[in-house]
Amino acid sequence: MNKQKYYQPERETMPREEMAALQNELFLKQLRRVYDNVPYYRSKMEEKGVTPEDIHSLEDIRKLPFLSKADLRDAYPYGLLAKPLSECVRIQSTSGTTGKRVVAFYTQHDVDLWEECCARAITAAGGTEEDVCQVCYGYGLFTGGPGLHGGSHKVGCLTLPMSSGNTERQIQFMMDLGATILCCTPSYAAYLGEALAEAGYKPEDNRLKAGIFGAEPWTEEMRRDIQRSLGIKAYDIYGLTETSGPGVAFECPEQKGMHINEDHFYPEIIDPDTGEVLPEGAQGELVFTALDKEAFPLIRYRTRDICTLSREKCSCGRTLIRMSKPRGRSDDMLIIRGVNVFPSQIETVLMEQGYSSNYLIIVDRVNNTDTFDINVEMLPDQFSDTVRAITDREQKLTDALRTMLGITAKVHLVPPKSIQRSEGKAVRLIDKRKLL
Ligand code: DLL
Repeated sequence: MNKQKYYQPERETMPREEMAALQNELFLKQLRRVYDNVPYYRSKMEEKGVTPEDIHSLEDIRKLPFLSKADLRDAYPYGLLAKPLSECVRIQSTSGTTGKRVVAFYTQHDVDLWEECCARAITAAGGTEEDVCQVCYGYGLFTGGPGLHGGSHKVGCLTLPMSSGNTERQIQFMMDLGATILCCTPSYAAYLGEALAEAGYKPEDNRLKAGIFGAEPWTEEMRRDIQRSLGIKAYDIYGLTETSGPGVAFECPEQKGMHINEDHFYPEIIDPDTGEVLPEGAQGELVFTALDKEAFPLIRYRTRDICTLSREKCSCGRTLIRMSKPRGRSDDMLIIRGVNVFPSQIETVLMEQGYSSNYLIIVDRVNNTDTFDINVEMLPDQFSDTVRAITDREQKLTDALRTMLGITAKVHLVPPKSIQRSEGKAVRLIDKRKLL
């Protein structure tokens, strides 16, 4: 087996039946451990009238209760720990922008498992010990920096622990040290492409070959843009703090969805309204059960991310199930004048029309009616256009958006570089409505 192609070939290419047997075995052990050691989850099971004796295989998983972000907040900070604190070696945490922070705990085994998942992603993107891996996800409580950093070490790349920000320094290290793999959010990758061009570099001047981008939704159009401006192949990576961090799923060179590390994370797709498990291929909310994490092993955790799963054979040779790019979170979906709108749909239209991913959606409510404005940066050569030409462009965009969304947005073309760039996750929406 080619070690360069897979990081853990025995797991990544495991025949289906063997994988199912492994998942079953791990799941039953995990459930017993959680039932015995996590009173919070035990009482949720008792409320549903189910005990480990009722669960004979993964087929029975649907009898178990879900966990949600609200449970994590209730149980904050130690209520879902399944190991004594003395065996934990690390915490990581979410930014807490949408409420109380989520704190996740790791034993050394959990850190290793997490870093191996990231190493699988880096290897799938072509990473080997010959590579120089520049990690510009934030380091600290955010999982992006530590996860990819650990994965890069495991692969044996020379690791540049840049953390986020200080774009000038990022460019200097990238060029001086010949970085070959870039890890950051897609919005920061797009910004780095812009900044490199401004500094007079052409895409072929850097030594980058691949980028591993995630932590926020991004479209195929944005991928094309980044691949062009940096001269690389751009790979998606998915994960969340609650399940460990980046590396829950990763893209292979086929770029047809992300392979889920299902030997560690068992996925289900459910109807977000009814909780009913949906068949393969149906779009719904992604739910994960951590099969062999020790400290913070969530069972049936509702991610809120909307996607589909596919077991279709992948020509990369991996047998791991694939998830589609999350099209946004079910709680990020906007309802404007009664119509469901995902920011990713807006991004697709803008990029199809030749604009960049620098835009800001502003929603408000005036006289009981939703207002819906989108500021879009003009391209530099449009800046000198006549007012008439700009109005025409705005109208063209408004029409294209109406066709996609079914409602009318007010589009404002704003000067190039007037929308703030992000170093981490991009802020593309301001919802001023006070609906609660
Ligand atoms: O964003 C972990 C991560 C770091 C993933 C670096 C990839 C790279 P959280 O801050 O807890 O963790 O946010 C998790 O971000 O539920 C998704 O809604 C979103 N998300 C993460 N990766 C992707 C992706 C990290 N590739 C939340 N595409 C998740 C779309 C993503 N959304």
